[in-house]
Amino acid sequence: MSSRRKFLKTTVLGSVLAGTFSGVANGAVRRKKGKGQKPVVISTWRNGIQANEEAWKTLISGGRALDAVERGVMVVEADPKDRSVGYGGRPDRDGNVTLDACIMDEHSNCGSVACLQNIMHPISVARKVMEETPHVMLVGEGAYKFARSQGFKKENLLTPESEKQWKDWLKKSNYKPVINIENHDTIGMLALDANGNISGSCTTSGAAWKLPGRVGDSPLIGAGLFVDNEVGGAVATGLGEAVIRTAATTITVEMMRQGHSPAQAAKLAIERIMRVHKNHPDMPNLQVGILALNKDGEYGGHSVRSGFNFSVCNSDGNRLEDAKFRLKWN
Ligand code: SD4
Repeated sequence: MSSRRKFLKTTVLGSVLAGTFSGVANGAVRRKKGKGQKPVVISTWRNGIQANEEAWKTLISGGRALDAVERGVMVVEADPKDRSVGYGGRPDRDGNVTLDACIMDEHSNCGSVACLQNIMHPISVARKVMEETPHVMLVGEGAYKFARSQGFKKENLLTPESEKQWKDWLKKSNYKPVINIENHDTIGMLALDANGNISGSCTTSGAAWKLPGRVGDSPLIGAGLFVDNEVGGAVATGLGEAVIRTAATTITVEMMRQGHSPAQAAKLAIERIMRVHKNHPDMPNLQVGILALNKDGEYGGHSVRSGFNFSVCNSDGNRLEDAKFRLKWN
């Protein structure tokens, strides 16, 4: 083979392997440009309305999606009425409020904390892990010490209301975490900024009355949150164990890479979760909700069961939408 032909052959092969051949990046399928808007921010549940409002201030002034998703969820972390996030979150069965959070930016940088106690804003500690350490995730005492070293205050996060609920629970100590009914306010947020960059955040106190040390999906990149700025992002809420078993947000983003809209991708991921859990003891009460957002500002949400809603804010306003679902609660 002439050296020129050999060169051409290896260059073309190299392009195909790198996924750049004919402009298709990393196996992504070209879709028609979507009808979404930018900037846009979406977040799980009704508590996303107040969070979106804060995030929108950053987005509308041309700020970065990363700042928007951090500032947005901080509002909910500081809200004592929200029983599943930050201050006021329900404790584990020993009465300790332990928090999980993660954040991911448009360069695939990410940071995470799990089982963090006595710090009001785990999302900001997660961002510090991303920006100030060579690591992605810190847990427990190590996460706490790191937070303190970064200037975060020690605070008591157990409110009298949450403490009372815990004491009532202790009377029977019956552990049946029916997420979506008794503890459904975890917040996951995705934003697309005016420059077309996507970031995401997720923060929670996890399942109420959990075993001490239990970590859910929310601080796990690829489970509770995944962002790939070439394609889009996804966040999950609901039974974390089911989300972890299926890497649910990763597969949602990969479905979008294959050409599916965010709404279709979220639906396919939910169907996958249901297939995997068909004969699983978690299935009778299983609830998972997934939100997805793509680079065109299109978004969608889907859940296993009815009742999952999400908040959307773009130039059309800030509003609550019901997600599509596969099953009705009986
Ligand atoms: C967890 N996924 O810790 C969280 C809980 C949640 O709505 O999202 N509740 O499993």
